[in-house]
Amino acid sequence: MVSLTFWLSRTNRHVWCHIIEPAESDRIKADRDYVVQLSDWTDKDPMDVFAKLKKQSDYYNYNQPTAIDFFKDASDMGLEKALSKRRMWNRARMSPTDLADLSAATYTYLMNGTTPAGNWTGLFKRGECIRLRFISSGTQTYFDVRIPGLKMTVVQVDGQDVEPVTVDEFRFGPGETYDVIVEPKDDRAYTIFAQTLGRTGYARGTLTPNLELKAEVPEIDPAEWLTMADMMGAMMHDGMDMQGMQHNGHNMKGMNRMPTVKVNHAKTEYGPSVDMRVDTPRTNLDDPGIGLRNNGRKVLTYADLHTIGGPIDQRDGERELELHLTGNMERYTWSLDGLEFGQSTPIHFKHNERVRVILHNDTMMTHPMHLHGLWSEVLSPGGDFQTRRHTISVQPAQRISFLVTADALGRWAWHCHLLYHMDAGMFREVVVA
Ligand SMILES: [Cu+2]
Repeated sequence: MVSLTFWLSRTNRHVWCHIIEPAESDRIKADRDYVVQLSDWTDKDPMDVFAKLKKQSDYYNYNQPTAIDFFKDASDMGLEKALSKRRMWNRARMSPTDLADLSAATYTYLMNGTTPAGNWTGLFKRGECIRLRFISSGTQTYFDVRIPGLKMTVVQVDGQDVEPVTVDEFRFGPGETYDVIVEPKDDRAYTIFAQTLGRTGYARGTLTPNLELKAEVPEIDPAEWLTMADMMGAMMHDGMDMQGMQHNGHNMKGMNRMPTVKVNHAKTEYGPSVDMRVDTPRTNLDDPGIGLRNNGRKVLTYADLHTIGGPIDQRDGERELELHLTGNMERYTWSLDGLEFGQSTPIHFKHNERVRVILHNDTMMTHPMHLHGLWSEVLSPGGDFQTRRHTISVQPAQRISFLVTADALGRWAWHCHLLYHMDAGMFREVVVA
């Protein structure tokens, strides 16, 4: 039993909740416990939505840069640079606002099945310790979650206890779950605000001591253009010209730790299914991602997550498996190593072998990769155990390593949890035998 002191020494903050060392039961005893499930809803037929995405991948992208943006750039950075920036995007046949392929034009975002206007509400008494179990269960949406006025202490991720880390905000994608503790000290209402990564809409609810009270709902943050940090300079792209983007001074976090990894692209990556390849990936885990950098709030990153108890298997990888997340935005094809599911053959793991897996993102979108049946133990860039996950979000141009012990026999799915990416082919079968 206990170890409140242990926790205090680790977190260096006052913890009101009772922390126990569980035999089987929960480590955290909260006064209240709410599930907060986030989702996206459309009345349209999903296959019609998919057909439109196939026809024109930016059909639903309402944040396309306008002539006004261009003139603003021209006055901010000079005409030549603005032209060059515009030219780069045109030549790349990509849109800098391709943050999410579906938006509020298609979806209504729900909290526990309730629209923002419906305002899902959880009650509390001042001073209570409340556990919020956030589940990201949209089909195609990343949510950025915060509760203005309250700090959130993340205590569990994908059902695995982590060393508590206190933040203002976290991002999560379909399949990921984050449990946080909040301790409201005042008799006032708080808004649980979950804006989408694409910044077109939000899910929202209220924590309140009293049903009469509501809190202000924040404005949605402005959408940010993808930057160098999301693409990393030397990536291979036919005709891509990064001048004009190189000195914009924004969002360069992670640039100063350019890894010197040797990147091999599979032969199958050189085909019509792939429109971009990253040769200088970033391996750091401390980037909160597009739209969350330098926003004045403490935003959780994977570097902050440390699963309590360490890895389930002390072995290092006996062999290495490298898999690239690939796509062609224009054609709306999504694949692994340039092969859509229909063209691929299963990946084989020997029963009980320990494999070091590398996921390398050659696209400009974040993909929540879910390996069924087996745990993925994420490693820091230095190779130390970081956190145990079932779903791993891999950011644009990011390369993440993790260890897998193939301890469950059978056929398993491994796929991007964005529904339309999965359906388009970002899916592999894994066979453990
Ligand atoms: Cu994806």
